Amino acid sequence: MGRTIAQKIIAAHLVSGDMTPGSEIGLRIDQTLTQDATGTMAYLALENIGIPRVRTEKSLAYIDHNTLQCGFENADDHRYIQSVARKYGVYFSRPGNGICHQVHLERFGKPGKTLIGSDSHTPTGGGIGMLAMGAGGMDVAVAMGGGAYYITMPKMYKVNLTGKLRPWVTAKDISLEILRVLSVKGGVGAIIEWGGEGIRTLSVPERATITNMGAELGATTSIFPADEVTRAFLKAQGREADYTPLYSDPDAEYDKIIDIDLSSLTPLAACPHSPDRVAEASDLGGIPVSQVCIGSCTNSSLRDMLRVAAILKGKTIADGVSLSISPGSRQVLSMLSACGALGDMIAAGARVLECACGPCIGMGFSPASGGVSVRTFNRNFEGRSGTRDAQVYLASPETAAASALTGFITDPRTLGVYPDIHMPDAFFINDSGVIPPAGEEEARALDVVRGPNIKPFPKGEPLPDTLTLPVSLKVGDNITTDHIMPAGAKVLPFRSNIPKMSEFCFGVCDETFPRRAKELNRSCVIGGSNYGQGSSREHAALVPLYLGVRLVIAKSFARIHAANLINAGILPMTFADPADYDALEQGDALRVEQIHASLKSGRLTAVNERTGKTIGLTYPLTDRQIAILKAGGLLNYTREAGI
Ligand code: MIC
Ligand code: SF4
Repeated sequence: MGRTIAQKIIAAHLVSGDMTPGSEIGLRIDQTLTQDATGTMAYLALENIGIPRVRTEKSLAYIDHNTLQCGFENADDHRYIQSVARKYGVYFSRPGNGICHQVHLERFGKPGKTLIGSDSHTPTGGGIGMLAMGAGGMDVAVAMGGGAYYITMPKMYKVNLTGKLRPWVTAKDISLEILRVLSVKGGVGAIIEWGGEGIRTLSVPERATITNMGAELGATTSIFPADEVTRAFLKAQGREADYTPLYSDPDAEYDKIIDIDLSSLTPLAACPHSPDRVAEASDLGGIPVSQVCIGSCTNSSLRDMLRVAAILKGKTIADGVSLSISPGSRQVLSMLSACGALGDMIAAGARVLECACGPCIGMGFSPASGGVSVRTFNRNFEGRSGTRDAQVYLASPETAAASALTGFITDPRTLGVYPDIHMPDAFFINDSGVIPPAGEEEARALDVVRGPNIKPFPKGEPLPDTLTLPVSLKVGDNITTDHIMPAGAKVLPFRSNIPKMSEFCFGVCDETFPRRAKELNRSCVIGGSNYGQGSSREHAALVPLYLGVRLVIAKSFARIHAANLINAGILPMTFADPADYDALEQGDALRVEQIHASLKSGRLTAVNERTGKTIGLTYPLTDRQIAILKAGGLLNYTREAGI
């Protein structure tokens, strides 16, 4: 039988397991990336593992999230990451050099390679045919140390594109269309391959917009073939030598095939508060907008920015709108500046921000109370913007720019002729924003610099055989990691300080949770379906661990979060009968016995001590995961078992 693109890359990197969907496989990882908000934990873990140098082909540490420096904390974290990177053999992309996924795509990604990153949008690399996956920081640390990355062998989905996008309709609209079709849960357990004759009309940055937002489908990753379009992009980046063609076999088999006719698509927008609440931009026309934000790893390429500049050129944004533009990388910003497009943006009234995540992660630019913000980003979860009652819509750069001009959500087709842009044959290349590591000899003598905000890792405990745990919190479906461990300018500076961070845990759902959990000492949390969707932040596991959470029972889990819980030594379980969810209340106490003997079968029984009711629990844990839980988390396990 023929193979899909992902199956070919997996087969070439398989170090354990077999490629039957649903079973655990271990993969050799060629490249890793971290960003600063998850990076400190990843490098603390790397130091803990105790290997002197990274063993990957290339590892990078990007600084792009925590770039507001309102106190010493973020600058301390940057200094720590720079010093640890230099010592351990990691390239350091300094603040201002750009958003990790954009820079990685431009300068480092290679077709056919494996990449894991401590950021859920790492699949952006699938736009040039990499097998690129988001992971928790501890998993990235192990991969940096030369260890395998373990995933459940995914199913294979294919999206077949036919036709060609009409003017004003974009790759973002394709991403929103697939979210409309599949929902935020529709990609769980699958890799999505994009193919069909329609992909030939999509440039690499457009493909990367699509693979980036595949994270919102819950997919393990998304991938495009490496074809002549990929070669042209790499050539324009001065990296033609990194090109290898990569296609699926004609007789490859897929578990699901979805057809999309590009010529039938229209400008779309995702309504508050979920990326899959998709509507036609034209149907949202009456909604007044107070803020427009253009940028993020989804839509900050040169192509996107040139298009925005062309739309804004010679015009002024509406009086009631504040418009932010964050180019994705220093390369993009310098090219915008050289061709005059930056001037057009500024003249139209844009507030140009540095090349970083910025408003996407609530680092400034929080909307006014109840304000409507149109953003070209990938997530519009409640509270993520930093304003709890803000109404965030996700849309293409074209729709966002049109809305900035009119002051209402606007179907950009109403602007008339689609402006032409000229894409250069060669990008500006200046890698001085990436600082290479020290040589091995010099590295040995280097010290790692730690500031007072950098607190040690919370300690995982070996899983006991019996747990009696009060329910400290019960939440509903689609709880995101932004609910569990909010981000934003007020909280992100404490990403290296778990005790301080714990004060904000579940703040969006219930501000009393941290105090209650601490008072209970040990407890469990009950969730609905797709628990932990969204970001890869392992803080959403480490902070509950610090607050005494030992068990999370949900209807289902998002992939990266379930792995992070296990890595932290917290037991994830699902309800054998989802109806049992309804019978549980906050304040109930659950007793689970004979855990060790039962884990292998994947089935446990809990007794609700208030009602006496028995609840069946299930979760397919592998032997490796059971060993991790018994050791009290991945770090303890790795120290005992080695890489
Ligand atoms: C996000 O978009 O939510 C983030 C911030 O990039 C996260 C990582 C983090 O929480 O630091 C992600 O996507 O994994
Ligand atoms: Fe940064 Fe936003 Fe992309 Fe996350 S989604 S990496 S916060 S730009």
